[in-house]
Amino acid sequence: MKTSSAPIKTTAADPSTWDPEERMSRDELEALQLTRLQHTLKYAYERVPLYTKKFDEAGVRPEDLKELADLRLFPYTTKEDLRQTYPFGMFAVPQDQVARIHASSGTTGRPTVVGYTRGDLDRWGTLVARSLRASGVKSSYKVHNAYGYGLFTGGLGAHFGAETLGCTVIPMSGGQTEKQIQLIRDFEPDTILCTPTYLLTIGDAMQKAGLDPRATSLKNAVLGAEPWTEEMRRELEVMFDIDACDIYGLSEVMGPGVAGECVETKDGAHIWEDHFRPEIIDPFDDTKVLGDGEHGELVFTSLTKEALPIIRYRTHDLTRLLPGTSRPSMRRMGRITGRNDDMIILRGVNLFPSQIEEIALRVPGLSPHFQLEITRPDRMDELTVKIERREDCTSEAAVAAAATLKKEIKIHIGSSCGIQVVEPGSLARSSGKLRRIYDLRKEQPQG
Ligand code: DLL
Repeated sequence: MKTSSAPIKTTAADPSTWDPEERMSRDELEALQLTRLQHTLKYAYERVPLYTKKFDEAGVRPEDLKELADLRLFPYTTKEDLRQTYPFGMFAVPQDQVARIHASSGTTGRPTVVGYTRGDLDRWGTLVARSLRASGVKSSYKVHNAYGYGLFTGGLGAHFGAETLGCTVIPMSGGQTEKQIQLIRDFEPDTILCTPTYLLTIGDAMQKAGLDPRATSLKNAVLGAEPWTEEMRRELEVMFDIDACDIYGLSEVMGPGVAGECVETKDGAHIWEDHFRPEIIDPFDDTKVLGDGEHGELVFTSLTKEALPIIRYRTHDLTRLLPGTSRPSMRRMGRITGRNDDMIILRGVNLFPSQIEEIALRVPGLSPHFQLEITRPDRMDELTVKIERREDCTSEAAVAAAATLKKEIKIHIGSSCGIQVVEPGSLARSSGKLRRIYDLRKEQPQG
């Protein structure tokens, strides 16, 4: 059986094809970061009224940054800042220099709007191309892009990155799963780009139609836009007989391609530190910047962005910084456990959907299709894990699997929860970012 640590179909990129910055020493990289950071702080302070105000209120000036560690003197930027200045208040260039606009879906409140100059788009294309190349995509490959096109940065961001790398791009977008399957069969792509849960949806639909996902032309997948685990990587690699690598990003900082995983090590995404300076802070006490290896909230400062420079953006993503491996000078990010706004606090215990995914996928008979329902029947919060049994797991075996899952969750997370094993195919499927949490204390479930 394949394991997640060994490359299967694709091989490590040839270092002679790397960008020069990927070959820099750490000292050279930090010198570049310092120059770029000093420029960005001055640029943002002079051009974006919100930054002028924030820096003045905090009593700091761009010249106060003498070394990289001085970044901690500067104020944070939050999603709320982008909402307050909706739509274009944080843009640092006049509109005629803005080549593209994207926006977040804005499920709560106003969407956050981001802009790109022509130069920003070129750098974005280069970084997505770098991420894809690191993940084993070759310029000769056909790339099936199933990230959603439109205001979401996934579709167009991945598209231009794959074109920049020199690939043949199939701009399929998300959804229409049957058509996805048909195009994968007819066009025979080498690579698929989508969210991990959507790849699972596609694989599932293939199996239901009597097709073997392992028999497709696909060699690899570059997956992101939502948290996923090593267990899910293994599931997808075995299901499709592919290499699956991670790609990370967020619209406020650029879009996909802020960090990308190398196929030769599959040990977390390398942050492209020539363009972004990462920090980890204590999410509960933002005066504390944590050291490498410590878990906390990821914060980014852009180093080269023109239309929307962003200073110390609080991502709400929880992870840690690790030393570089296959790109020694660029630090890696650990897998994202979750977002602190996706954290379930169940009778005092913190819990993320990714922890359930990790545990559930180790229980034979249970599938990766699950959702978490939170209710409050008796003034006490209760969590129910609704999870599909696998096709080859009998109803009797499912009862034992449920008991195992309940016990493992209690041991590893410390929470007691209800388990409901449901029929294969009965839970909502993803066509992009999957919603895992259904908080029935506040709302009725959707989908
Ligand atoms: O999801 C950009 C993207 C598109 C990344 C395609 C990768 C591939 P947003 O819609 O702004 O942008 O959502 C950003 O998604 O703060 C994380 O919480 C989550 N996220 C993105 N990539 C990963 C990943 C895009 N690889 C938010 N692992 C981020 C875990 C991820 N979470």
